Amino acid sequence: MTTTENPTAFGSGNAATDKFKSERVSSDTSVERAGAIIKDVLRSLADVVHKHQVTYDEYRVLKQWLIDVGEYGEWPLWLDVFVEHEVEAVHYDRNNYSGTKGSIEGPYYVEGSPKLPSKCTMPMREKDAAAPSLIFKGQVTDLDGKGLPGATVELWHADEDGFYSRFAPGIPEWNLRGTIVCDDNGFFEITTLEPAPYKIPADGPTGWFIDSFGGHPWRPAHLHLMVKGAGHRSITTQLYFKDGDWVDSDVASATKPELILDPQPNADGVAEVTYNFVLDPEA
Ligand code: MBD
Ligand code: FE
Repeated sequence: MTTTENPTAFGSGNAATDKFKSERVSSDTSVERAGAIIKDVLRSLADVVHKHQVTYDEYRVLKQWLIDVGEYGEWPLWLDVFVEHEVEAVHYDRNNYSGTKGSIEGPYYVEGSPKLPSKCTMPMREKDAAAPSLIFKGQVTDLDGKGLPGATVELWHADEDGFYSRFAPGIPEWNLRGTIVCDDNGFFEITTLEPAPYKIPADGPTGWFIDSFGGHPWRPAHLHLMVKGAGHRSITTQLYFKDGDWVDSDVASATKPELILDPQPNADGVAEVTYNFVLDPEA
């Protein structure tokens, strides 16, 4: 890896913040509900301050760190690593999903990736093509196992160095990002490469935060997916690799036993795996 090409915490953080700011966000939360939530957040903070007898020096370090997270643009990263998995768990339960398990979206999704046919190869550079290939195939179905014609599988993942296009310099815009349009029976067959584990940037406030309590900064290798089918509820999820590093200790707490792939060499010696996505009907 060349040093000039390596992403910095400041660069990837601010790219993720700019991406997030380009999306419109709103919630119809009532004043009563907001009051109940905010009161509980403040109560939890008060309890921690008293329980640990937090000092003025510690309070000032916290204040400085909060400012730093903003300046590095790392709020999307920090929140998605340390908080999103709890919101995702509540989302799955409170909406009574019974299909494929979800997982967190994370900070690096980009809407509108190029459409690809049901049998396709992900957009990649020569250097990506030199990495070990992965054939990822399956079917998008309803709860009864019936294929959903024209379902879409949006896939995005890191390259063999653990970097995401759009959030690290020097990578083509849509590298390793695509919207696969399934065939008339919901089938897809994608050739891509095996992603590398992802390391939280060490040179920014999220990295310092992890260091401060002796944690590790790693996510296991993963594929990000958003799966959509007409008349069905979309899911956002991730898939991991059996026996991969960090699968049992994801810094983002976003693995689930149902989301672990076990690719096997096919007749040509290429790693291949089948995973079917089951979508719940629209409520
Ligand atoms: C990632 O690749 C990711 O998926 C999450 C959730 C956080 C940081 C980097
Ligand atoms: Fe990721």
